Amino acid sequence: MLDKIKEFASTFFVTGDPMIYGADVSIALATIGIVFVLTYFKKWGWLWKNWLTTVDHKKVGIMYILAAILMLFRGGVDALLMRVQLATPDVTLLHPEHYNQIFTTHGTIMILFMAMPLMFGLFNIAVPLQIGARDVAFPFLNALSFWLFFMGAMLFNLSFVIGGSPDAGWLSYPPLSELQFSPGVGQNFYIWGIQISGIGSLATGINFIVTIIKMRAPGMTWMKMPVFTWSVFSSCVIIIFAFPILTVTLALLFLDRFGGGHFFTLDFGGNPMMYINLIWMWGHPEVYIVVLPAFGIYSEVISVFSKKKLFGYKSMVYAMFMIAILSFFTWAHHFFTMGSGADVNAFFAISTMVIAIPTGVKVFNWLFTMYRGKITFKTPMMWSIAFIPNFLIAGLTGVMLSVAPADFQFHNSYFLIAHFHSALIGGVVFGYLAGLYYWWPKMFGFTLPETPGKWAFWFWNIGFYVCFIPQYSLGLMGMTRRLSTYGWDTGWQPLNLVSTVGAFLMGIGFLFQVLQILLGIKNYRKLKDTTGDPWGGHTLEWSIPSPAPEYNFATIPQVEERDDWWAEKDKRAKGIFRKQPPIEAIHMPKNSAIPFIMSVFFFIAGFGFVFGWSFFYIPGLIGVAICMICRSFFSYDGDYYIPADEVKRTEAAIRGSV
Ligand code: HEM
Ligand SMILES: [Cu+2]
Repeated sequence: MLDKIKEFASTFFVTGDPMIYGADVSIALATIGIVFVLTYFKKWGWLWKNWLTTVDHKKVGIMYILAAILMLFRGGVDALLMRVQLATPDVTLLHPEHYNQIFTTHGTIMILFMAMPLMFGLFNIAVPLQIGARDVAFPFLNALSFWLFFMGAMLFNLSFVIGGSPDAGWLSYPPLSELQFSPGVGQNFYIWGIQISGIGSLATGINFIVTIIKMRAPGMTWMKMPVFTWSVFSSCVIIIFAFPILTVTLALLFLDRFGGGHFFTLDFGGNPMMYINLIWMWGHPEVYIVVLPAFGIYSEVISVFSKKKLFGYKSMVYAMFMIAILSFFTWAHHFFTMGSGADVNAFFAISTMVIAIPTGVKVFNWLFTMYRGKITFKTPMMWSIAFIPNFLIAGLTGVMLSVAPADFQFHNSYFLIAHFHSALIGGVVFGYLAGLYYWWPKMFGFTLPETPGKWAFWFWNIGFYVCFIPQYSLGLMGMTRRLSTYGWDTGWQPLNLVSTVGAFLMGIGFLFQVLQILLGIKNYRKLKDTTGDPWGGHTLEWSIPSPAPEYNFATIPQVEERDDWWAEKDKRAKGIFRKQPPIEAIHMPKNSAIPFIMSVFFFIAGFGFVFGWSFFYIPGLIGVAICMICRSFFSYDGDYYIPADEVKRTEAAIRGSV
């Protein structure tokens, strides 16, 4: 009996590695710490009422952002471990299997559990406010999306200490990810972690499309919509077409592993190439899902901090939509070398190159927006300007990669690693950081201190070039990706060392950002944004106080112009005031515990499927079903009204007058 328990424990808990013991200890300590603090300060009720059951888009947004920053830390530590291992030949910090796990979890976490939620956080913070709405179209669904993402991410991360991490790469290609070659549970964690959070992402896509179509303030026609909202709209259009492909692909892979299916095995009629096609039909558009909103942020920030209207608004909108559509016609550029033949390769090479055209249009629009503008170099603007040369490099190397015959050389080399990190860091992460700085005062009511922010900026930026430029050369020198170590005879050592130094500079940049937030919280009284409009904004979110009251707008604005709030300020300066409609009672959704509880059941079901334990997944699935039934048939009491008097009092208190 004892032997059996011991045997079970040794496969269930991952042991034998000091890093994992360290993780065990820190998880235990953090849990005890959180429980202690919440109990000591009697904050359980507050946590439940204000956060776990909230359906307020602003709070959901903040939770997304917090979780994403934590995941950036986890993914960043993975990245630094890999870079330490590769700094010089024959380092034995990570054995090859562990290295495989780390590049897999790093890639998966960075894209699905860092970039996506950070993006959703910004959607939640900004979109309803930009379009003059009181919330998203489906606030309950929005909370559910968040908790599904959160539980999916937790399930994925659990693999590190329980059962073992996935190690078949961030896209989990068969046959390696099939049961025969990955008999452990790591791949199951991968499937269920992504599956659960992916359902949430799809729901978010639908939610924001409906929000943008149906909830715009009166007068806001499509061509008067803020450009960030446009970028969110195009990104969500990609989500609703791409994410179902991911869901089905993972489900088929799960059937292969769990139910003895043969969709992607070579025997019994399956075909691994089918998987590669499917996963990239999601995977390539995914890149544009995360980059388009960053483009929206750059457009917003660059025009506000240049004190100019965005140059070529319409061409910007069309370019984004072109990119969204074209993104579905390029997936095969990820496997030019797999023998699809010259015609197929030519089609995908050309369609890939065509994307450079709308992207180029956008870059020129940004440059023309800055031209002769009165530029102020606040942190959001600095990240936006720094993005342009980065993205030029990413774009040019992207076109190089899209030349099919040349790709036979670049494929799976460090050249590719350098290219997509330029796009993902220089394009996506820089953009979201700019957005975070830009909307921070709207979220929390104070601006972040600029000096540590500028230090962070320079460390990140210089680190970025020092880390990734040498990798282009390493790729051309023959260094392949996913390599856990190499010999002295390769001659790759000096450039790798430089690259590792760069990675650490970025790590220091991140620490400065943590410091910046801490200093901001410490001095928040001094940094308080009393105007509600600290940057001289153009769009509606800046017309209300910071942080926004729970109902956002006391009266729904009537939109007349594209940059409505900017135009409004002009008129007010001339002494022309719009007549404000009277304040009325405001209809609001009530908190609900169902999204949280239902996601916990999803987690339990997912955990059961990972280990194939029916005594987990059956109760888990039953719990999910009960939550759905409760929501559908028994929760009628889902809303309430804030009385007009209370709205007036709140407005008077935050504005100093009505
Ligand atoms: C913060 C600085 C970062 C550093 C130093 C870094 C470093 C690395 C390294 C060393 C690898 C493994 C390369 C290999 O051996 O194949 C890698 C892979 C990868 N990284 Fe990063 N990374 C960083 C940020 C990011 C970000 C922000 C994203 C996405 C938003 C990202 C996405 C990926 C992906 C998708 C892979 C491929 C994983 C695979 O091969 O399965 N990385 N990164
Ligand atoms: Cu692609």
